[in-house]
Amino acid sequence: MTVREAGDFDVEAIREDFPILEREFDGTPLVYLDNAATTHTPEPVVDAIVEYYERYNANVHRGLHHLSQEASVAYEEAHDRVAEFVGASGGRQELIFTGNTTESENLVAYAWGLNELGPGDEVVLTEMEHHASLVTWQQIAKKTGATVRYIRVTDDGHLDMDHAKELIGSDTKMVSVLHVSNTLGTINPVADLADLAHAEDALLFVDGAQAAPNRPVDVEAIDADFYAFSGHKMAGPTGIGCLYGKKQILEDMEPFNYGGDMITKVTFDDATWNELPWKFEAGTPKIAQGIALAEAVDYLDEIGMETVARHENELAQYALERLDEFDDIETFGPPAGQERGGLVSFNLGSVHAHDLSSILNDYAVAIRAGDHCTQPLHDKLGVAATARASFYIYNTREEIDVLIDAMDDARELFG
Ligand code: C6P
Repeated sequence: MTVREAGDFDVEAIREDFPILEREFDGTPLVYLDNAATTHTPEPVVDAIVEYYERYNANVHRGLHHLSQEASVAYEEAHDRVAEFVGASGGRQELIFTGNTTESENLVAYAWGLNELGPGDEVVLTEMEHHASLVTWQQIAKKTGATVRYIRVTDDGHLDMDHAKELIGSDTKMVSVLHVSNTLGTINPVADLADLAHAEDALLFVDGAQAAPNRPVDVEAIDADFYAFSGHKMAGPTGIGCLYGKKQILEDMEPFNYGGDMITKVTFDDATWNELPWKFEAGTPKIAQGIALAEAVDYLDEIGMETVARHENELAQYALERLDEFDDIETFGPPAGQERGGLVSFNLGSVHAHDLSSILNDYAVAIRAGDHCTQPLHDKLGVAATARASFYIYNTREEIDVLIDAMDDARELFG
């Protein structure tokens, strides 16, 4: 592993940890700008997965033999490590491993929402919510008779906090907001939203899928009741996500899935639940993925999350500046000069984002095109789709220049 002091940021040294970045297509080097969809995995994280399978692969919490004991300890300690990464002082008891952010959302919506919501209750979301949250709460509201309301997004891509104050009231039981928008790049004032929610005895769920990978997160400073994120967007493997929850709330909640390992005692008539977090991890869990995610957060902490956030904001600002040079390009979200997450969504004239993306692919430039799982937000923006460039620790300004140059070809082709 490349040894780095926190804050000593050397993008070229970082790139060496990611062999996939050396790939070329027809002799053209890959420019990977689709990091909001998934990030790449550095060698130390891949090594952790290989080491698990080669040295101590076994089921956890079920065997008394050496391998199972080693796997159990590593898996349990991975929870503590990831909890520490997001500032959860309760350690493993407040950090559940799930499959991804979407599953974390569903866990809370089913295990908390189905039991706690009823007719007359309100769940407050935002117009920029990802489908993972929006569709989930919509469906739970239909099942329980609760109502979903949406905090307005302003023309410059921020939450209308006056509207938030209007909406969050005595009927509100849950406020569920994303921390950083995967479409607009907006960084939302989640601590202020926590204050608004708690003043009305409502809970705050924060979707941190685009924040935990890119900036320092302190769930206790935010005072979030729940905070969700995905391993594959933060240099970790696919198949693992996290749900932070305040201990007392998790204690009071019913389980989401039933089965092995989430119980303490089972009879033919009934069962009692295991302690946290295992109560919410039914069946054989994501052992290799969890251990590798702990390695990924070590890797990020070695760089320093302040440094990661600064690098991403700088790249986003540079991309905005370059895109703003062209009259035929429309960008979405907060304007240049305002801090944002490391992504920019845009459209080139009347070229459909899918066409633009496939032309850019000829230049080995990988972006995402579509609605980014925020269809209602795209409806509000009045566009069917946008192109999105999103950055991570290994991206450079030069790669943004390649993106801009490649768009000339799209202009020529589509007139
Ligand atoms: N957004 C994107 O390209 P999962 O798929 O469960 O790991 O993450 C879901 C999710 C939830 N919230 C936000 C804010 C997200 O950005 C995502 C994933 C990807 O924007 C895939 S749609």
